[in-house]
Amino acid sequence: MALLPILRYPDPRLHTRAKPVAHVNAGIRKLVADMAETMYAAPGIGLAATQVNVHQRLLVLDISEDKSQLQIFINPEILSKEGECEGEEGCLSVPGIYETVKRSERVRVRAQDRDGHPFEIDAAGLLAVCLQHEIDHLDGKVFVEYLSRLKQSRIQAKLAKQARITA
Ligand code: GNR
Ligand code: NI
Repeated sequence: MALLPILRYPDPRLHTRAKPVAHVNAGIRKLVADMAETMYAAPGIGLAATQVNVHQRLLVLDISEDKSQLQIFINPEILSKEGECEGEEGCLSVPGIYETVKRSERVRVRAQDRDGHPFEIDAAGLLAVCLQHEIDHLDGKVFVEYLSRLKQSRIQAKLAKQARITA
């Protein structure tokens, strides 16, 4: 297993639209294992391949309290959405920034598991929010893009300053 470097906003590579995974093979399973390790180490509750500069449609997440429930979504698709909710979000690609985002309250998602078998789930609450956040990454979208231009430029300035301090 290996820890993968996470791209930081405003890295333009975060705006890449990921391509479908054609075959769930050993290479994909190795990537899933490395992404899970990277997510747990960060620590975060989700990670999309886009964030580790791999532009293929897969994500991992674990919203359990004791970090024992890894969920893997390969080629995830939102089939339907219901309701609206607002909650504070953070992102491993936008460290230290937490902002309120409006999302659908419930989503039905179809994906493939680590064996390539299709499955569907109805997600609500944090799982629904996290899935929308991660699928956005696969479409090249970072949560700060839902905020006002002013907030986005303040966030960019803050992250640029952090990058100078840590350099
Ligand atoms: O760790 C994360 N926490 C989080 C909190 C609220 C809404 C979404 C998230 S996802 C984030 C990890 C991450 O950046 N995934 O892309
Ligand atoms: Ni994120």
